[in-house]
Amino acid sequence: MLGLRRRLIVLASAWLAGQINSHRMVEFPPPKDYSHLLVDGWFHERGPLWPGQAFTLQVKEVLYHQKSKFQDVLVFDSETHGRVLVLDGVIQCTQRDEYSYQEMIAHVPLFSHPNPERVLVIGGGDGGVLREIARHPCVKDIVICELDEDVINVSKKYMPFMAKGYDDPRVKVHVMDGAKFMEENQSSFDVIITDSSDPVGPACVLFETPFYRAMHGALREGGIICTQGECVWLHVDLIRPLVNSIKPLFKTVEYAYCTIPSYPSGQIGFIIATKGGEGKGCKAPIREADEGTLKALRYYTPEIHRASFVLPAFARRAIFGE
Ligand code: SPD
Repeated sequence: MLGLRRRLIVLASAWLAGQINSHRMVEFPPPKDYSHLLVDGWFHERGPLWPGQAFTLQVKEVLYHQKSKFQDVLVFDSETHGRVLVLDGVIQCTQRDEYSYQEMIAHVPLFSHPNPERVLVIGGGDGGVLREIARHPCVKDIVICELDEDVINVSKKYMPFMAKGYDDPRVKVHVMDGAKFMEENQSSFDVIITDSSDPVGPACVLFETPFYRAMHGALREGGIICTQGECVWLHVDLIRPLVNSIKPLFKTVEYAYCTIPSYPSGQIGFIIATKGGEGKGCKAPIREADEGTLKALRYYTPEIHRASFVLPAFARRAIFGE
């Protein structure tokens, strides 16, 4: 058994190293090795959240492969999908289709809010979501909390088409735990976007009710959250209990999705919830995008916004029991 003094020293060092937050003790084990996913010039995405299936991309050149304090970070040029960012063996973005996810996770909540002025991004270190938020002139402050500084730096070096989001003068970067930041910034944001990796290891806490309670606390009245909500083809057993557990917290809780070939099963969803307000939810845009913005976007349109909430029967039944 550890003596009291030793235990206090261990706790204090963990706190100083940023490995504990007051929400829940989070310990980060040393990053695993994912070199086995690169075989004979191909990258194979295999993972516990999509058992028995894999997505493979032909590699042209590996540009970066290092372990950060938290995870394995890989960047490669592919033969067909442009530049690819992979964290802990899971594809986060490919140059070919990243805009689908980044545009939808940003513009669906932003065009559903009458006047979003302060926006918080949790995760999203590659900068793609920042790039999309910056298209809204009414937004005055864009705050990002990313835990892994290496993801920011690697993206700035290798993924400039996304990391250009950092160039906007309204962006303020905090390298820290998002839950802790929200605890210190109550009732502060009109929109909170959680652009997380999948619920394996450290990201698990981002898919649990206490994290949603923290987001609710950091929202202003009438505010909206939009979070990475996994895939209806693979994860309804994760989505349904999460949606049910946050219904008592928020005025409305909805689910939308987009198609994206390089994510498991070609699709990813978003949990979108509102705090207070009239209870109309986010199924239709309530602000009009100017013509220049609409021309610059490659996936989001007002029609796609509405359509993204229309779920296949099996998914609607499984998630909402309707
Ligand atoms: N299965 C991968 C899900 C990754 C979601 N986050 C992507 C980060 C893009 N900014």
